[in-house]
Amino acid sequence: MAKHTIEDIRNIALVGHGSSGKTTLADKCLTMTGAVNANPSVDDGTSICDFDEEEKHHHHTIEAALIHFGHAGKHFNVLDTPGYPDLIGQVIGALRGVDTACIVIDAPSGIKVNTRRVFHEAGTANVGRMIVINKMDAENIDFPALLSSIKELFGTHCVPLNVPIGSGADFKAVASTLNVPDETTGALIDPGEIHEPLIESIIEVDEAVMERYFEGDEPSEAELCELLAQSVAAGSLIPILCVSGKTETGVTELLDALAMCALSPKANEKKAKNGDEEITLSADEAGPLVAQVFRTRIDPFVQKLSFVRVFSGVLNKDSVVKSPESRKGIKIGPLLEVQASETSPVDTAGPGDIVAIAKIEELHTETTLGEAQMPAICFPTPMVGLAVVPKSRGDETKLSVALQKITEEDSTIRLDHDVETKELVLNGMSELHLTLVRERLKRRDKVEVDSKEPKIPYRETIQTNAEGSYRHKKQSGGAGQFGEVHIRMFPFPDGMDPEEFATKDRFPSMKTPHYHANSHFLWIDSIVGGSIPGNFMPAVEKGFLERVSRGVIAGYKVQNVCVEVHFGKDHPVDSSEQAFKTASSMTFREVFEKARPTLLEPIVTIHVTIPGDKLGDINSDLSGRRGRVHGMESAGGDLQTVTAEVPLAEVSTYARALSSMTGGQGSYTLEFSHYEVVPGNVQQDIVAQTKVKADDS
Ligand SMILES: Nc1nc2c(ncn2[C@@H]2O[C@H](COP(=O)(O)OP(=O)(O)O)[C@@H](O)[C@H]2O)c(=O)[nH]1
Ligand SMILES: [Mg+2]
Repeated sequence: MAKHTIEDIRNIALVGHGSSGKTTLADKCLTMTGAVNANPSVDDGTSICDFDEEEKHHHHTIEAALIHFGHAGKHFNVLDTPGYPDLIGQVIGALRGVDTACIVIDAPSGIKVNTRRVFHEAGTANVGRMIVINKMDAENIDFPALLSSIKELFGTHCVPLNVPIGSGADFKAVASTLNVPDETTGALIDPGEIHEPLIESIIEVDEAVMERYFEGDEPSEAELCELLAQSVAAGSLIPILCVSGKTETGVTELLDALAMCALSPKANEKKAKNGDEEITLSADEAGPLVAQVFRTRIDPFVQKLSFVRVFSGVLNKDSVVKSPESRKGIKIGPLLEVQASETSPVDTAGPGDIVAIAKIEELHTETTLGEAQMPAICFPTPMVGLAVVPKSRGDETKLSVALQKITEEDSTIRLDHDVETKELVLNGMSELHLTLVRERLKRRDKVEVDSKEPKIPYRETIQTNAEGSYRHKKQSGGAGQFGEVHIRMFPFPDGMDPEEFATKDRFPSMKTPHYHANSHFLWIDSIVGGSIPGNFMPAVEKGFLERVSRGVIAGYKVQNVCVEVHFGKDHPVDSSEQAFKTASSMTFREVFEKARPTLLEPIVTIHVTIPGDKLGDINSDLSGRRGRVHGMESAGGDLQTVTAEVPLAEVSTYARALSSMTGGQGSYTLEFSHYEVVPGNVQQDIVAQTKVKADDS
């Protein structure tokens, strides 16, 4: 890796809506700085960053690509991310590797739903934010109007660092608002007018300078440059830069601005946990190693690549490093520097560096390496399901290996094994997302699949306490079977801490609570005097878990339930693990049925952005889908965004409905919110369709 100081590193993610020109801009960064000698274009499939087969085919970014180059004495690592709202997982991961997000807006189409989403995600990831207005070479741009909608939506602290001179085919240069040039003919806004508000936003971070300024003493240029970087780091200024990636106008000025005010790793010190204590990591080579995998890519040649950002200390090739997730430590092989599809070996990676590690099984997106625990990366929960089976029989193993890879590289794809139907269920962000996965399976992994209607992940739970027992006894010749289990069952509310719930006050004979976080299921061993011998308790647990995963009333997973096992009986000869497993599963089922069981359905938060005159139609359609509208706000121009909570089942085919209501003018995003009890009439239909046969056991 080229020699550079930590202060000279600029780690940047290009984020924004689809087709705003992020990939073109990333490609241009490589060619204009001489890092790569080529003439790339996304349109003819020769992009350096969109190198993946799927990306070439769609002319769209699907996975975040990493590139690096030098400019103005700084070392840049840039992640080019996809703009489809359904691929937001890639953006969320990438933001954890960088210190600054460049939100790219395409000037002719303005702010879109995903622009707002990525702006918000960058805030959550606590990175610096800058805005790039791209495609200034396009026709029909109302620059002042675009600027006001940016300020309206993202705040008045969004201030241009430069303005375009000429627009459309005449966009030939940008004029700085910091050092206003003498000649500014053709500027779309007079840069002189912005100079003062810019200075005022910049100096806001330093009270002493501010006082001096209001007494008539303007800070020096060097002072301003330093304060500029500080104000971006503090979030009190969001600089706006104007460019055309296509004609290259303004790109050098953009790189200069990034060199000057994008955060260095030193300016963006991250938090981590050391045991229970929160610590601030300092970007220092002498510090303890702390690094995190923020992205995983399955490369056809190198296989699995784990992209790691080092926050503190030094990561050495071929070393064994500690990890909170592995007791033995993890053996790291070679370290690789990544330039889009190419890799080259490096020996070490220090604070601020981004490298890839090849073929290490134990590494997954989110894994922390080193002495402390980095916070989890909050990926959205995938809610749209698709049951898949291979088209050719005999491809089952191939399919499951391929799906394993896909869940590794995309944290918003989850694979469920439906024990009831024996189906593999892929969960993704949307139908489109799942279509991309199917294409990838076909093209890369050479497995074609048939798929079935999206499944809604309902859940089962109870609404009151109940208790009961079941005796499993069989004596049909040979060895008999005997096991008896007595339980009490309680609703265990969502979000309730198991340690707060499982107290001696509530369960006086409690020995050990066992908590299963994924189904929020808690079971408590309160057996006294060995009425169920300890060696059968694991089998009792297995019986419960089997019920929890296959459901009782309609074959959906159970959640939010607590079971206390308080008594039982065994038989010196006939008791076996199998007998106790059956007994506990049957007890669970019987008591569950007495405890006012109900179905829960996933509720999602939907943000629908539409032209203002469609507001009435959209609101009444959402109410018809059992939705609750929470609010409406301007999305810039004549666009409005409606936010509502709605059952997932009602919006699984919303894309089509929205398109026909708005003539293709609308867009929306979904996010999982929570589970709610399904209304009685709807519940009856679901149960009737999927009833678990009463005689199974
Ligand atoms: N007029 C114009 N078109 C551009 C510019 N940058 C990119 N494009 C075009 O916009 C489309 C999307 O570009 P791309 O870089 O893939 O956008 P991304 O989805 O944000 O990565 C392509 O057809 C590009 O040729 C620009 O500065 N001006
Ligand atoms: Mg792209």
